[in-house]
Amino acid sequence: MQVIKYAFQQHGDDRGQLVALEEFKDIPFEIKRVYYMYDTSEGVRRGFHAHRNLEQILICIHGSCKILLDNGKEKKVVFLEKPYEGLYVSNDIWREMYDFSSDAVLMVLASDYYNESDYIRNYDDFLETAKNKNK
Ligand code: T46
Repeated sequence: MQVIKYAFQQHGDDRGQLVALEEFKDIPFEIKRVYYMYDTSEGVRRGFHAHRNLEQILICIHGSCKILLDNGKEKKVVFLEKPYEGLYVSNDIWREMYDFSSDAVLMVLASDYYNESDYIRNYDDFLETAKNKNK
């Protein structure tokens, strides 16, 4: 499985750093939604689903966390700790987020609006979908 991590351009000067993200330029899709999670309790693991169509970029803009990516055949863990790095997570990838530092803010740029029917929340259903896709 190929892990796609973007290193966004940092506009730094003596005042500090600034990162700007534009759809189709820095981000490979139209950004229809932005959400973020913070104040994550110690030991929490979130996610446990895949998406049928949604594409996303995960950016840990403060603190750190780990992301488990699973395509049904292979699993990879990515450590996010830099506010200028973005992890691309395509549809059909099972994801789990964990090991959040107490100050972690994980921001997500999404290619579509929130839609519960786009979620695959059962791991066996996910494996079945992944198997059929790879046929
Ligand atoms: C994903 C990972 C990385 C909304 O009302 N609108 C939204 O846009 C989102 C994302 C969530 N919600 C509600 C639904 C739940 O009641 O917020 C609550 C927590 O959402 P969820 O349990 O789905 O959160 P995670 O951390 O398990 O997963 C989220 C995204 O849902 C998911 O698309 O890929 O982050």
